[in-house]
Amino acid sequence: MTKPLPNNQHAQLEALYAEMAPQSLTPLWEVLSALVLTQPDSPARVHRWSYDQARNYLMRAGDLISAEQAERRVLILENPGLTGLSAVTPSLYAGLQLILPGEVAPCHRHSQCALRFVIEGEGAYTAVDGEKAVMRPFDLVLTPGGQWHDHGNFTEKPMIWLDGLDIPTVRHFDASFAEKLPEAMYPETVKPGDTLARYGHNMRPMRGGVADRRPSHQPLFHYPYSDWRPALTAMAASAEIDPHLGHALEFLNPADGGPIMPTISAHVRLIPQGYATLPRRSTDGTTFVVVEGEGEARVDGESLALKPRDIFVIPSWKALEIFAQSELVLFGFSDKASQQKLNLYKEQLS
Ligand code: GTQ
Repeated sequence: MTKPLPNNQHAQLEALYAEMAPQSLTPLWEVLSALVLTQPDSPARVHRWSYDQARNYLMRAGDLISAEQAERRVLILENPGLTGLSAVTPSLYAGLQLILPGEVAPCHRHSQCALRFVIEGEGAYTAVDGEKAVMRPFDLVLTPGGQWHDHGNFTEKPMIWLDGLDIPTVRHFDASFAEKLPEAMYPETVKPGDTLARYGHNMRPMRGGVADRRPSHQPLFHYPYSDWRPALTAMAASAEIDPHLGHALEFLNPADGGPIMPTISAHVRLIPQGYATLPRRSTDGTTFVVVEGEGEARVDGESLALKPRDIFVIPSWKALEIFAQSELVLFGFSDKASQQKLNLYKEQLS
């Protein structure tokens, strides 16, 4: 039997809260249902950034501050529901980075994992522990946590890419370390493409030498468009389409068949002209880049028009439908990698 409630319960409880507050004690029962939700209710919002508009601001920043001075000249794609948090979803960060001809973004390393998805320009590089990945449009390049990286552009044209990092995740765990190399560029250790040749073809070196230079748990850091795009085309030609995803391929870490990095998963998908995917929701809020084609993303009665190079974000547990007006190719990244390790990941198909 529960005890009868005291008279003026409310007033007495308020007095109790006021007394204990200075001791940093607060009542769970006032907040429990907001803490332990029956389903995700992300503070993040559905949002799209026009590439042309963002590029315009980025180029203006390029006139005002150098890559060297900025260390990283990046416009953060901050989710309008997460103001002040430098986050595109609660766990991940996205930004657009510009390297102008002749510039080097100086070498540093940090706990955070990063991916780069090239949007504009060709021939600039990201060097990871002294090995350059020469970047072409829609290449995916990784700089896993703890590895030295610098970016340089010795071409004639600006180079712009999307940065995806786990900055909010690392902040959540209070686990950030970073350091700068005294030199702008890490000494070149091996010729460009060396790791891609060794690990980028479902093979790995059998023994030793320079091949052991890369960390064995995460050797590969370059996934060129020239590899993934034909794979997607072939899949679209031969495989039955997934009604919720379209033709979708996830990028893998060849060392273990898992996601590309411990905290970030990435994939590409192709949706044929005229096709509309069925509603699908998942707990991994996802940031997308439109690689090719035009169409529409529909979420909760809201509709985003999609065109090449635009970037959009769909928060956790929002049912997404995609309509392809012309053959649509998307790149997406999310925290599915983290969530699966923590047994949190869920999706729902309808
Ligand atoms: O290129 O290392 O967008 O450290 C944010 C933090 C890029 C980078 C960002 C970074 C980098």
